[in-house]
Amino acid sequence: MDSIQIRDLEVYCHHGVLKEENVLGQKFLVSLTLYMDTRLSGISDDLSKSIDYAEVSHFVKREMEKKNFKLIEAVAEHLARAILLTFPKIEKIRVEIKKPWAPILLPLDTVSVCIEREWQKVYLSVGSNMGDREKHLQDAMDALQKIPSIRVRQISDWIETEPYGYTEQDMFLNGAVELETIEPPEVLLQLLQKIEQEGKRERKIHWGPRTIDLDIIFYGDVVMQTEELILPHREMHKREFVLKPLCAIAPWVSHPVYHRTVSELLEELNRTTGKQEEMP
Ligand code: PH2
Ligand code: MG
Ligand code: MG
Repeated sequence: MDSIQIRDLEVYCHHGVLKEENVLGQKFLVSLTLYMDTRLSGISDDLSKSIDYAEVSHFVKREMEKKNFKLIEAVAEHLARAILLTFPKIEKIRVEIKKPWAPILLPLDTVSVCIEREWQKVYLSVGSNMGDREKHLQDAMDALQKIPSIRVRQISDWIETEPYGYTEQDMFLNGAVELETIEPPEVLLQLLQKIEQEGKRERKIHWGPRTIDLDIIFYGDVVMQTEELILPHREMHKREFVLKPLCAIAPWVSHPVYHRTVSELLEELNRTTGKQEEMP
């Protein structure tokens, strides 16, 4: 990907674990790689289609002087986040923080930390089958849109679906959402669970009625399994109520384990359940 690079920007500030560092301050060197598409600005020779590296540099200086962190890891994390949130054209960032005067009582060139952070594409399956289902879904969408580290990109139409699994319950309204986030999967999950709780979701019966359910289907190409979260969603390929709305907004997205597009997964599911896919 194209990038704009800033090398060894000098900022004098007061981060550090030691009291002396907080009092006296020291020199920090900041290097940034700002990944973005530079073709539009390259062709038009128009700064408004790019990012002003002067603006980013002054932003970095201000952010580093605003608050003192103990760790350069924390400085880097804070900068990466703040820059990605402030300059939306930047898709991905590499931040390196060097401390040439690190007080370790030994001669050294620099000590540094280097991180990469990016906007990740995520797909959610959303559903409700209690009370005013449309309102619950809309409230959840409003709550998502309010989170700065989440950019909602597409929301499918809601479709009415038969309850799957535990069938002694009311019809669901289901949909799919495409979003971008700079949060890692675990943090995104917590944010979604908070929205579910605010929607007064109660977990009485496993797979039972719910006011609002927000499930992560894909998080980029991440494949992972922890106690809390399995990615991609383990059952997504078996569920029409997930695949159908997802196919409406992301038919060509490929499953990182099965290597089938969403559209192919839906077709296969319809074949195995003997259901004819309606022509669009
Ligand atoms: N969610 C479940 C279980 N069954 N059935 C439908 N139709 N829609 C759902 O969202 C749904 C379900 C567990 O989350
Ligand atoms: Mg679910
Ligand atoms: Mg769930």
